[in-house]
Amino acid sequence: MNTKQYHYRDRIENYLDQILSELLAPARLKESMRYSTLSSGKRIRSLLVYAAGAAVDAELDRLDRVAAAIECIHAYSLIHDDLPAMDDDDLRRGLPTNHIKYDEATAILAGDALQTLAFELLTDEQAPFTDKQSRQLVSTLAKSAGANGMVGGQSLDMLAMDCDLELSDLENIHKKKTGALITASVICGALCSEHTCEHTLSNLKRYAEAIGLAFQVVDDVLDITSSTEELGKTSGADVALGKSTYPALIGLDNSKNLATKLYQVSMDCLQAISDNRGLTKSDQLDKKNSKLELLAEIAELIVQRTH
Ligand code: GRG
Repeated sequence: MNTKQYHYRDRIENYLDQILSELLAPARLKESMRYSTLSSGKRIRSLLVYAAGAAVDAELDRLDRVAAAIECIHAYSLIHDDLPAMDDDDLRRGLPTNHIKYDEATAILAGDALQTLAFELLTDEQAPFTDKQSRQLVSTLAKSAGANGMVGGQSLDMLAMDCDLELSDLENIHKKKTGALITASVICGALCSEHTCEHTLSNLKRYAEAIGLAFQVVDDVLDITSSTEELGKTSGADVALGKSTYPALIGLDNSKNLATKLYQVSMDCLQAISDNRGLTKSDQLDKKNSKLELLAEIAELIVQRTH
């Protein structure tokens, strides 16, 4: 991570801390929501919100709200994913999972409340969006998190346990389970400006789909090549749970090559945005301090990450 990325990570953590300290909720529920949301994640989805926003000159107070909403959905998904009925894990971000630290009922409720908080952040009277933006943001986030997005992917993933999947089935699961929220992070960041054109939006979507899949391919690789200490979650968990993974289906080297290929696709999309604008220096991908620089850095971060 570089200075700019640390800056945005600190920014969203302070913002989440403020929102969650002001939240009116029973003490134990609030503590458990704070525990999972404020523990040290990589904040890749938030970085993507700020990066997409920077590409289209969106206002920071809008991006803060969107990044916080997406972190709430992400935290809820991790809490529920770790439950005994799902992956039954006891370690997350190097700490006991929510249901181990508190109890199962509290963990379920914390996840539920984080999910509704996300939509409150996009719609309450202090939300700095136009009505149209609010509607677009809620709709984009709801679809990406819902039955044909993250939750649908999780459902397919659970059903696929101990099954031999085709590569296309695996890709479909990951596009929904992990990719959908990553794509929503980029799209929602871009929706925070009223001036984002269709060309930019469609290339940002293709950029996000490529890095979303790359994220999962790298996750599968790290599950077998990294230790529990490095990952902050149980390594080898996918294999132990009988899940199909990219290395299992196409081998370790092909998986690493696939991640590199997807990275290249994502960079091509940014280049297309740059070429389309082409006029001012700050829009050109290869210039220092380009508006697209952070998106390019995050794509690199995703394929090079070690945890
Ligand atoms: C339970 C509704 C529901 C959904 C669960 C996202 C998800 C769907 C499950 C997470 C399981 C998992 C480990 C998926 C692999 C990719 C992934 C989303 C990893 C966690 O995201 P990171 O690495 O986490 O960005 P941090 O801790 O850095 O925020």
